Amino acid sequence: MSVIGFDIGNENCVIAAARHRGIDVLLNDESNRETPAVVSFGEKQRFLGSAGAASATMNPRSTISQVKRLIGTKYKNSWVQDDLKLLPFETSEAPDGGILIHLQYLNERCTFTPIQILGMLFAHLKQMAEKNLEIPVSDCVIGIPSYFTDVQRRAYLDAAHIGGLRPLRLMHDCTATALGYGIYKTDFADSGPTNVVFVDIGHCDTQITVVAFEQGHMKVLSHSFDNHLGGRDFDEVLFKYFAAKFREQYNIDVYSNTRACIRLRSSCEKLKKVLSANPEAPLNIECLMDEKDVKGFIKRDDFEDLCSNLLERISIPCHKAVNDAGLSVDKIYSVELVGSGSRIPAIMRKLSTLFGREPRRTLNASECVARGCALQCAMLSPTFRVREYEVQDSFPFSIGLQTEEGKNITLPNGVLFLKGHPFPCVKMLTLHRSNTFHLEIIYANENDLPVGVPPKVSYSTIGPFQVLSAEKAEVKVRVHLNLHGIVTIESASLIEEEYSSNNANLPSEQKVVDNHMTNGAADYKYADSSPSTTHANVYGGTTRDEVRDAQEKERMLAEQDIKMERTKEMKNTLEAFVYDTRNKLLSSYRSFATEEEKERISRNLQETEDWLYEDGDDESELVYAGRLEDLRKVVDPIESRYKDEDARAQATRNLLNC
Ligand code: ATP
Ligand code: MG
Ligand code: K
Repeated sequence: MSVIGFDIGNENCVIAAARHRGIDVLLNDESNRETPAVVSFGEKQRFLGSAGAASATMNPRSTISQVKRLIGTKYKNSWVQDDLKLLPFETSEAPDGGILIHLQYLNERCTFTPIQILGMLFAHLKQMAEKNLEIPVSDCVIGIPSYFTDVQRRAYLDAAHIGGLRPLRLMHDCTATALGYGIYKTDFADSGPTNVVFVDIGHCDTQITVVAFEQGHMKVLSHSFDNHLGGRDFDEVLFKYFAAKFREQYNIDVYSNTRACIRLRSSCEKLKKVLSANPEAPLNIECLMDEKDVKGFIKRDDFEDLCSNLLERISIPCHKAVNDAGLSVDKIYSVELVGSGSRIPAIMRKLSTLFGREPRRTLNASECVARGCALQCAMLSPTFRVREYEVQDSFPFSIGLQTEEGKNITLPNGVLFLKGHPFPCVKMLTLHRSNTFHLEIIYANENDLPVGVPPKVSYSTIGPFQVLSAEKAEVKVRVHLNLHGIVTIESASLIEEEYSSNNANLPSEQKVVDNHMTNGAADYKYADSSPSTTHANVYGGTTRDEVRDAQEKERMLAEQDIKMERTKEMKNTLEAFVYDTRNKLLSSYRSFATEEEKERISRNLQETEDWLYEDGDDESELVYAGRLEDLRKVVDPIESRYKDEDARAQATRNLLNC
C-alpha cells in the first residue's frame, strides 16, 4: 500500500514517499525533485508537469497553470478577474458562477473546469510515483492552504478522485511542515510548550502558523494568511518596472503581446532569483517583440525599494498569527522560514526585525510540506508503524448554523465551531422539530475569510420523518468537522419520550455536546432513536455524477496520450530500423546479400526515410507498424542467412575450444 504525501503548489509540486528507512522525495523524468504544476494541450496529446512547462511559451493559449488558485472560486470575484488577466488561456463564467477554461484540442474547442485540470495533475503525479516506487499508488495525504474554504477542500478531494487517488487527509500546509519539524525533535523543554512560528511564502500566498510543541504532541495555536502575497508579486514588481523601461527605451508595449508578456514575466522571475544571490543582475531578452532585442539591469537595493510595500505587508499576517495564538513575541522559541518565495533576502531581514530574531531554515524549504504529508500518511496507514505522536490542528474559520429563515440557531458562543477550534471534531445538537426542516451551515465571521468568499457553505434537508407526539419529539443532529476540515451534517436521529424526559429542563437549542477527537470518530449511543434521512447541497460543489463523468473523460484523455506516445515510439522504431539496416548492409550483411538484393533494400530504405519526413510525418501507430513489417519482409531473408552463418561460426569455435 502506498504511503505518499503530495504538495501541489501554484508553481511546483513535490511528492514524498514514506519508506521503512524514512521519507524520500521522488524524482520526475528529468530527475528533478520539483515538478511544474502545468498541463499543456498539444495538437494531439497532453503534456504534463515538466513537459507541460516546456511548451508554455510555444503554446501559451493551451497551457494551463496556476490552477490551484482557481479551484472553487467565483469567476466574477474581482481578484479572480485580476488573476485571470495574468493567465494566457481563455476562461468564462460557469453556470454555477465558477470558472470554465476553454482551449483548442484535437481540432475541437474543449472546455474544462479547474477541478478537471487539477485532476490531470494528480493523475500525472500518481503515475510518476508509481513509476518510482513500482507499486500502485492510491492512499495519500495532500497539503492544502489553511485558508481553503469548504468548497475548495471538496474540490481538492474531487480532483484527487478524478486523478485516481484516495486522500486519507487534506492537511494544512504548515501543519504538515510542523509535523516534520516536531516528530524528529527530542530536545523540547519539560517546563512548558515550545512555541514555533512557521512562515511559508509560496508563489501566490503567505501562510503563518503558530504551533506549541511538547514531547510527543503538537498543538496548532493559530493560522493566518495573506492569499495575495507570494513570489509572483515580486516578479510582477520587476515586470512592471521593465515594461515601463522598455516602453521608454525601445518604444514597445509588452502588454499588447501575450507571448512577450509571458517571456518578460518568466525572465523577471529568473532575475528575481539571481538577485537573491547577487547585488545586481542584468536582463537580456532576444527578439522580445517587434524584432527588438532588449537589455535591462537592476540593483538589488533598487529592487527592494520597489518592493517595500510588499515587504511591509508580510507583517500583517505575522502579527495576526501571534495575537490569535495568545502569545507575545518573547514567548516564541523560534521562527521557521519555508517556501521558495522566502528566498528573497529582504524577506528574511523583514522577519528578523518583526520577531526580534533571525528566522531559521531548519527544514527543507521546498520539500517540507510533502514530507510532512507523507509522515501523516504513514501515521494513518495501518501498514506503517510510526512513533506515537499527536497532531492537534485548529480550524481557521468560525462556523455557524442557521435555520431556513436565515435565523441563527442559538448556540453557546453564538457559533457551532469557534475559529481556532481543534479538529476533527463532532458536535451534537438537539432541536425540537416534528417536520422536515432545513439547516444551513455558514461561515459565522466574514472577517476571517479570504476576500470574496460567500458565507454560505451548505444547505441540508432533514426529514421527512413521522413523530408520535409533536410536543415531545426531538431531533439530535450530529455535525462533523472532519479530518479534511470539511463540515457536514452527518446524521440526524429522532428521539422521543424517554430520552427527552432525561434532558427536560434544558432549553432545547442549547444542548450541544462538544467532543474533540484526535483520531477516528467518537462513539455516540442514542437512547431511543429512529434515524431520519438527511440530504445536503453544497454551494458550488460538484455532484457525484459530475465526478464520475470527469473520471471517464480523464480516462479517455489518458488513453489518447498513451496512443500518441506509442505512435511516437513506433515511428522511432521504424526510423531506427532504417538507419540500422543501412549500416548492416555495409557491414554484417555485406557477404550475405546479392548486389540486386542490396540495391532493392537500399531503395526501400530511402523511400521509407523520405516518406517519414514528408507524407508519413504524422501517421498512426498502425501505419508505421505496417511500414516496418514491409521493410522486415525484404530484410529478413538476409538477416536469417547472417544468423545461420553466425551460429555455425559460433558452433565451430565452441568445438575448437573443447
Ligand atoms: P504556493 O505555495 O503559492 O501554492 P508553490 O508551493 O508552488 O506555490 P514555492 O515552490 O514554495 O511555491 O515557491 C515558488 C516561488 O518561489 C516562485 O515565485 C519562485 O520564483 C520563488 N523562488 C524560487 N527560488 C527563489 C530564489 N532563489 N529567490 C527568490 N525567489 C525564489
Ligand atoms: Mg507551497
Ligand atoms: K500508522
